[in-house]
Amino acid sequence: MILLLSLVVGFSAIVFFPSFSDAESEPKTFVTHSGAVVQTSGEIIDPLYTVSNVEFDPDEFLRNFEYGRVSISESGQTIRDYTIIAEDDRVQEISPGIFFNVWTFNGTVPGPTIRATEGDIVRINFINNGSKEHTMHFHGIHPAGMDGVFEPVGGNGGQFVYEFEAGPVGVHPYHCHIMPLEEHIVRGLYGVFIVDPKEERPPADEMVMVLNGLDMDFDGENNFYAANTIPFYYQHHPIQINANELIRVYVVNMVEFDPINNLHLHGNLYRYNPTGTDTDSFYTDMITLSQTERGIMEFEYTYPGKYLFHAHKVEFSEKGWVGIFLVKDNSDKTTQDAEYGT
Ligand SMILES: [Cu+2]
Repeated sequence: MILLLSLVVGFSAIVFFPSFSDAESEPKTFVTHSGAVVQTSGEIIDPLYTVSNVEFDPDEFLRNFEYGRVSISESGQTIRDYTIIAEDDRVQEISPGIFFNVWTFNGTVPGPTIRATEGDIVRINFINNGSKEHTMHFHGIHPAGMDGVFEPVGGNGGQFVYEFEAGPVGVHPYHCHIMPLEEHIVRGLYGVFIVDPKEERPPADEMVMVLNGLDMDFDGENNFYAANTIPFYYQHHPIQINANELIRVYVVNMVEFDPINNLHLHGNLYRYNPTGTDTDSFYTDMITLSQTERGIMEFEYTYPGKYLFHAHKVEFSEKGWVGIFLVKDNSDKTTQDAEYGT
């Protein structure tokens, strides 16, 4: 089995050698072992769902924010209730022909992006339907008993309610904190927690990028890298944005094993606010992130066209961590802006 896997991985390294040309091979549609119908060009999984929660769609994940079930406490505080279910028996096709036993929060890697406003009560009904102990450890400020470290939640239906005030403002990771931690993380038990300021940030086209790596052969080194799990996905499915529109990316590095990751944007620079906790930012086209380092990128494109974003650690980009922004000519908005003199 290990031999077979290494053959597959070795073969895929040839297949996945990135090409930045427009030419793509003819897509083929097939049914995976898990019952999902997918389309692949041989380089990239392109999900066409028949089973809604089996596979993972990076397009859907990119701009999806979970605000929870909202109620108001007697004291007037907003309460956001979430149900998060951990599992560790799913097998997901990460790339064509490459299957991986993912451990998931609510069925996907990364888990859902949990979003609240500073001061809201976040209440998470955590259910562990896996076979091993798992927890949810949030980065941020909360009581010790809500830290998801010393309160392991048993498998086969174990439950725990995490409850804390959302804070501080920023973008934070959450992840399982059971040992061996690197296995619980590299298998996929992580996600993003956004805490919005009470005074809203300026309107923007917002998206989440979780930088992750996949160790397919369990040798402590990643074989694939990605923004949002599927290698090369946004290269083949460029993220469409408008020229002259503010883009805000919440970026979180969850790559295990490698000490650093980084992010370079082409044809532009961005304002980067580390951890999203402050209004201060610096202006760059390149950030370097260790594991769980994260922040908020903001930028606008002036010129339409295709622009790469990728790890400038070339090994990572050649193994999948590369994507494209397709900047559309937003001339209507430009005209409107001109009319209003903004
Ligand atoms: Cu775990």
